[in-house]
Amino acid sequence: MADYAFGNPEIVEEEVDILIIGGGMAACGAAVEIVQWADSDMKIKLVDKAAMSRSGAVAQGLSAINTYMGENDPSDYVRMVRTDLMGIIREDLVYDVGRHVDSSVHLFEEWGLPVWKQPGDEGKKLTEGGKPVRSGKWQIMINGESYKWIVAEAAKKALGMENIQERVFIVKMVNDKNDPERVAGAIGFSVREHKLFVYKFKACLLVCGGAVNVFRPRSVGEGTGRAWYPVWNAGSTYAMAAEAGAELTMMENRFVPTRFKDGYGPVGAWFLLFKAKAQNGAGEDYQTKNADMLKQHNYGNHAKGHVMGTCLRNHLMMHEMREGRGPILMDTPTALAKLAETMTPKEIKHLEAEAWEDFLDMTIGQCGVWAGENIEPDKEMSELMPTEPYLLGSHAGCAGIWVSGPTDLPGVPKDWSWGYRGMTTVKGLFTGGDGVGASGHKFSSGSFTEGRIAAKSMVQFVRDNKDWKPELATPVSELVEEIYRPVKTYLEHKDYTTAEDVNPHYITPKMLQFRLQKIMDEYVAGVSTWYQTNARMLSIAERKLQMLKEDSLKMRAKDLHELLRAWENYHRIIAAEAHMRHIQFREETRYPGYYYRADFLDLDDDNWRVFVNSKYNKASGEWTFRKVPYVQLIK
Ligand code: SFD
Ligand code: AMP
Repeated sequence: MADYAFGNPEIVEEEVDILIIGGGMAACGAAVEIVQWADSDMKIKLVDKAAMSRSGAVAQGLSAINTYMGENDPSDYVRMVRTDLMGIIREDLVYDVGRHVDSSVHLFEEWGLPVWKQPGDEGKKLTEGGKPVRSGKWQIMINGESYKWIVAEAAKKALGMENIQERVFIVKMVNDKNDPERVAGAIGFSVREHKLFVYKFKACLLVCGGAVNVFRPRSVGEGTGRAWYPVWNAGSTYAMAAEAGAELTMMENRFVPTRFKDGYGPVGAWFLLFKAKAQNGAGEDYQTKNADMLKQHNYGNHAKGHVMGTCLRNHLMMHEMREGRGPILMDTPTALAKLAETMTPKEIKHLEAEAWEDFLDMTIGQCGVWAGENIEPDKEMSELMPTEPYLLGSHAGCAGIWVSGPTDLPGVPKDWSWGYRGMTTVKGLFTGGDGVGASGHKFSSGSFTEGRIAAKSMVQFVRDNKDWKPELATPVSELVEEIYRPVKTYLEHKDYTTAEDVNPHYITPKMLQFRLQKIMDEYVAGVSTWYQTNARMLSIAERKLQMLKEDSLKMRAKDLHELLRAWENYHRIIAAEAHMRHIQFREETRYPGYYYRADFLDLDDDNWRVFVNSKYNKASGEWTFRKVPYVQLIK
C-alpha cells in the first residue's frame, strides 16, 4: 500500500455532472432545489472547506432574516436596493430575488426555524397568514441561533451525505482543454487528511462567500481573529472565478458596516426594532446636524424618497469622528426606557433578554464585551465604530461576478442574459450569494434563493450538454505540484535556520497576510487613512501588490492548516487586486462612507453611473476594464 504522508498526498479523481463549491446559504439553497429538477442519473456533489452545519457567514446564527417581502412589492424592493447602493444595480437580478425570496423563508420555517410572530399570531406559520414581527420594512425577527444548522440539515438530507465532502478546500478552477472559455474541473485538498481531490464536471456553482481579512482589521494583537464577516471566507469566489476568466463587476464596491465597537455586534435590530438613536461625543444627533452634507459633491443624488443609503449614514458619522467629536454612541438606555414605558416588569425583563439575545444569536463576542466591561445596555450607552472593509455581494454591498439574468422581464438589455440564469461569462461556471455582483441586499434568504435559481439552470445546462466530456487543460501532476508548492518549500528549506519561522527561503502565511493587510489599509482606503485614497497612493499599492504576488510563491506550509492559510491568502491577494484596480478605474466617489477617492470627491453621474466590469488574464497578470451602461428598469 502506498504510504501517504505530508508532502505525498493521495490523489483522488472523480467525475460528476455538477459540483457545488461551498456549503453556505447559496450552496444549501442549490442542494435543496437541485434534487427537484435533476434527472435520476445525474451525479451531484457538494464540497465545503468546513463543516456545513456551522460554515460560512451564518455559522453563529442570525437574529433576523433581512429580506422578506411579505406585504411589500418586489419593485419597491428594487427601489430600496438602488437607493442603498447609490443608483447602480442590476435591477433584473434584484427583482428576480425579490419575487422568489419569500418561498425560501417559508421553507426555513417549515424546517423548524422559529420566526417571531405578532401577538395573537403565535403558532401560526407565515404560510397560514401568521404576521411576522418586522424590525424594518424588509426584515423579520427570528430565534436564529441554529439557523445554519437547520438549513444545512435540509441540504444534507436532500443531497445525501454520500454526496457531500466536508473539510475540502478548493484552490482553483481548471479550464477546459478544448475551450478556454469554459470550466471543466476544480482541484482542492483535504484539511484533515493527506488527500488531494480533482473533480471534473459539466457545470459548477462557485459559492464560497465574500472576502474577509483583506484589510488590516481593527482587532489586532489580542483581538486578532475577531471580525464582523466570517473570517473563513477569504475571497475564494472572486479569485477562482477571475482566474478562470469570468468577468467581474463592481469590485470597487465594499461594505464598511457600522458595528458595536470591538465585539462587531450588528446595529440593525437596535436601530430598527428597538428604535435606538446614535449620537456623537457631545450628545448631538449627528444625522440631523449633518444632513446638509448630502448636498455637497452630489452625494444626495440617490438618497431621495427612501431610507438614506448605508454608506451615507457612515459618511455623516465618520465626519464627526474625523473632526474629533467622537466617540459615536448608541443610546441603548433611552431606547429601552422608552419601550419599557408601557410594559409590565415581566415584559421589561423579556425586552432586556431580547437585547442580549440579538447578539447571542449571531455575534456572541459582543456579549463577551458587554459582560467583560460590565456594560448593562439599559444603563450605559455602547460605542459604535465603522469596521475595516469587507468585499461581498449579498449584504449592503455589491462586489462580485457578472452573471446572466432572467429572460422574462421587460426592458432588460439583450446582453444581460445568455441563456442560463446565474451563469458567469465562463461556460459552465455559475455563482450566487456573495458571488453575484451589482445586486446587494439579498442577505441570508436572498443568497439561499440565488442558489436555488442557479441550481435549476445548471440542471438545464447539463441536459443541454449531455454528450460533452470535460477534459482538463492542465495535467493533474502540474496542478498537484502547484498546490503542494508551499509544502515542498517548507520541507526543502526548514533546516536552513534554527528558528523555524525565520528563513530567507520562505515566508509564513501569517506574515504574508499581515503584509497584504498593511498595503490595503494604508494605500487602498482602509481605516488608517479614514477610508481615503487617490491615484498616487493606488499606484504605490499596485506596485506593492505585484511584489506581494511574486513573494506569495514563497509561502511555506508546515502542516495542512498552514497550507489552507497559504491558499486563502493567495485568494485574498487576487480579490484585493481586483478591488484596488476597480477603485483605480472609477474616477469618482460613488460610495462616500465606504471609501473616498480624495482626488475625485464628487459623485459623477454623467460619467460614472455605469457598471465597471473587469477581466483578469491569469497568464499575463493583466486586467482589462469596460464600462457597461446602467439601465433603469423600474421607475
Ligand atoms: O445582522 C469554501 N448576514 C445577515 N443576513 C440576514 O439575512 N440577516 C442578518 O441578520 C444578517 N446579518 C449578518 C450576516 C452575516 C454575518 C456574518 C453576521 C450578521 C455576523 C448576511 C448573510 O449571512 C450572508 O448574506 C449569506 O450567508 C451569504 O451567503 P453565501 O452562500 O454567499 O456565503 P456563506 O453563507 O458565507 O457561505 C460560504 C461557504 O463557502 C465555504 N468556502 N468551500 C470550499 N472551498 C473554498 N475555497 C471555500 N471558501 C469558502 C464556506 O465554508 C461556506 O460554507 S446582520 O449583520 O445584518
Ligand atoms: P445591520 O445589523 O447593520 O447589518 O442591518 C440589518 C438590516 O437593517 C439591514 O437590512 C440594514 O440595511 C438595516 N439597517 C441597519 N441600520 C439601519 C438604519 N439606521 N436605518 C435603516 N435601516 C437600517
